[in-house]
Amino acid sequence: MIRLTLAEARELAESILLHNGFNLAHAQAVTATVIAGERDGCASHGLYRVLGCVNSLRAGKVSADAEPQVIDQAPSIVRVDAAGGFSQLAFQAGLPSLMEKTRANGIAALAINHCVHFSALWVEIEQLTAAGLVALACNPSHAWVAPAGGHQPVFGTNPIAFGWPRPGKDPFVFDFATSAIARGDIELHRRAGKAIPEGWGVDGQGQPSTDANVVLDAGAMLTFGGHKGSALAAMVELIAGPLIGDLTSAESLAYDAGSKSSPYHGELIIAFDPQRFLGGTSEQHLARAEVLFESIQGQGARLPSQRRYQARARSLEEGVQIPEGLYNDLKALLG
Ligand code: NDP
Ligand code: PYC
Repeated sequence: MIRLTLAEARELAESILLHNGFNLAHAQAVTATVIAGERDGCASHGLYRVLGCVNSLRAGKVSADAEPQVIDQAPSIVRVDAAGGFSQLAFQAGLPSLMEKTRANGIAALAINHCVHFSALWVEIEQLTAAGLVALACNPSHAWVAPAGGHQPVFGTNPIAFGWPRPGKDPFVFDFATSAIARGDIELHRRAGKAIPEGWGVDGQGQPSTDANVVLDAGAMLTFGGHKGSALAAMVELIAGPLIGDLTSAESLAYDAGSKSSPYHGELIIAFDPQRFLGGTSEQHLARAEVLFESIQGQGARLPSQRRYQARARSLEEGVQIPEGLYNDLKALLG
């Protein structure tokens, strides 16, 4: 393993992105996301993703300098056309209007269109909880996941993330793929030459497989929780696809045309303002939420994101460690 300070990791990511042709705005926005992932112990969405960013650019599947266009769609809806750039820039562009509309109406949505997407969603959710808002986000990806009862890929890994602000504490955030595991994790198993656990995927005939190559290249990933994850994955396809006028995971994969680039589609983010829902009683009701969290942790169970917050504290002190093979692959992109 190679140890890097967070500053070294940031410098490595940003210099690779700039060297390969991304403009400063793209390089900085993408770097912020991958460093947050690496810092929080989310290796599948950390520095590893820089390889995919450069591959997507070389394949002509992401714009290196797109400028997102913000459109005031309706009193409670802001739309951002990412124009083929990364989702991070579109999110940044739409965030002020999403917050303003949420505070004015109690609930509002940000619909991002035409973005290239590879990030963990908690990075965005935490920006909304930091402003005291409750938030929900989801997006399709590429069609890699079979529906429960079938074995042909239809769904993306379709993450759903939710955040709840906690005054004076880290927010309650969960963020998971509706597949049994993010595809990035299976890719990391393949890079490390490791078998994957049963339940993550099947081969081309629908038989269980623990071979990452088979699941990634010839078979299909599985949803979490059988028919329940399958229905949630379908919901994500619908509300972050046709509802916002953007591509499904199958359409994103068709657009990819075998280039193995990051998915190209939309993203839906919904925010709620507790102050607007509750008025003067908000403090009292937010305190009741704390009772819920205490009754989870009080019996030894952990809250989602707790591992991540611990990893964050550790990384801020000690920096991060990445596999030597990944470090070499990243350095090679500097030419
Ligand atoms: P995991 O299964 O690793 O974790 C999912 C969530 O469950 C996390 O919030 C995690 O918190 C929490 N969790 C895990 N174990 C426990 C436990 N024992 N008790 C309580 N909570 C727990 O994530 P996935 O592999 O499903 O997804 C990983 C990331 O990949 C996500 O950030 C997602 O946004 C991203 N992704 C992005 C996609 C895209 O299209 N852009 C597609 C698919 C995934 P903690 O982190 O603290 O462990
Ligand atoms: O890990 O499933 C995944 C993923 C897809 C797009 C970005 N991450």
